[in-house]
Amino acid sequence: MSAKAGVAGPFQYGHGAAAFDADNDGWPDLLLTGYNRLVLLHNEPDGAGGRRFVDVTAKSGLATDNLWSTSAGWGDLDGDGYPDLYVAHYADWGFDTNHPPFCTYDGKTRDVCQPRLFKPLPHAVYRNNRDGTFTDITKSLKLRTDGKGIGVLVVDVDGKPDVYAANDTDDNFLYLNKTPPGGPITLEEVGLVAGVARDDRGAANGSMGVDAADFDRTGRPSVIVTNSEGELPALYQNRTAAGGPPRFLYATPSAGVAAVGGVYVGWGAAFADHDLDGWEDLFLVNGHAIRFPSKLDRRQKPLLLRNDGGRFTNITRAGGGYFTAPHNARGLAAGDLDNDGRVDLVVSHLNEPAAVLRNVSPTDGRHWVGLELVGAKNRDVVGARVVVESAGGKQTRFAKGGGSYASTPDRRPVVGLGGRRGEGGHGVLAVGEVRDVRRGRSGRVLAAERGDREGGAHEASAGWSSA
Ligand SMILES: [Ca+2]
Ligand SMILES: [Ca+2]
Ligand SMILES: [Ca+2]
Ligand SMILES: [Ca+2]
Repeated sequence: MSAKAGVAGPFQYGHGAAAFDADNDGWPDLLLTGYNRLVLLHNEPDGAGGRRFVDVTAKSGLATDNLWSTSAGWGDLDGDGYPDLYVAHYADWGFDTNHPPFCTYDGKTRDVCQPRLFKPLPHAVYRNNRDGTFTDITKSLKLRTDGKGIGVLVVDVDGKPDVYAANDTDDNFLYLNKTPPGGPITLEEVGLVAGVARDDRGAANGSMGVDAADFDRTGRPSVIVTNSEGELPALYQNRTAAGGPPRFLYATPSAGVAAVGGVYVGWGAAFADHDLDGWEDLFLVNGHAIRFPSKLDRRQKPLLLRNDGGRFTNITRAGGGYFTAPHNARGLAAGDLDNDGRVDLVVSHLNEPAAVLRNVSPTDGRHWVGLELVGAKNRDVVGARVVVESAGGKQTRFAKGGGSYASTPDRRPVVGLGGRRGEGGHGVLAVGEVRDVRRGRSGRVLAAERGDREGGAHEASAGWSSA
């Protein structure tokens, strides 16, 4: 199937895939990151009634990106309706230019060199020209150049789609989108002052994957970042005051995440409400980056953390067979593969087939609603927020571009509403306040039952839900 679909390659020494609609034609395209080359695959008819991907890198303007790229995030940064691109670049390693001959962790066994031996590469921003091509505008942005980038997430932090980049052993970046109406893309880096650059000891962590969610149901996006051995996953809780600048608290200890211990080298990360109780749970995948770790197995177990009212409990052991064995995991994408309202997981590994984990969690018949967000005029909805109101209260979901590590999750939010089947009052009261932050417009969308189309929707175009 891969060859027939045009995705078999080989294109480059690949790392990640970002699935987004680069040309706004309604069909998701595929950007492949990797060593010294980006690849853009356009989704088009195959002439036989199906679809295929065609390599359009050369004419897309992205062929000039010859650095080592890891993850990419997308979102309409300048509000013209077309998704722009943020590409994280990693480090200046090369066989010819910078290849330390011998690295070891036990004094004798040759191993992968540690990241601090390498200089970071500058990240890149590409403006979408609305004709299938992109222009590299990095030089005009004066980005920071001191981050070995691994994870990227575009999400609305303070009113427009903003960019968070997780960097290995360097400060993580938070670029607030300060683009003036009709003006050029303008980004302002505020990671340190906002509290999302380092851990609670002021140390830059070996950061990899990233996701964001309203885990504490305050309506604001908080950020999870997976980190290296000897560190903890960083949960940055959004404590922004009304009308104030973005401020985050390192909440790893207070929210219970610290209990997992500092043994993991974490990669993919995903918030999802696995049991539909209205609180978004957390799934993290792990695996050591070096070949011969001295203290630990190279393979590590994943982590499943249940969100109990804004505090996390480690329930990994109850997760099923996959969770009881160690893996050398990297990519992670969450999505409701079978449309039953329970968010499933796909994990990629080193030297092990990918795993598809169907969510069969007991949900006690709790109600849920799934939403597919489509712009009224423009299809890119990254940066939009959805507030779903039910008897259990309000919940907020964020339309995100990128996230996890080098993977692209299902963009359709599934919202658990609590309550049990047969109990009244637990349906959706309103899928309201669907806010298109790019155009500063609000809409209110009435409740949807299965198969309903919400007439008059500004953004939510289709919903599916529990009976
Ligand atoms: Ca497309
Ligand atoms: Ca744009
Ligand atoms: Ca939950
Ligand atoms: Ca499912």
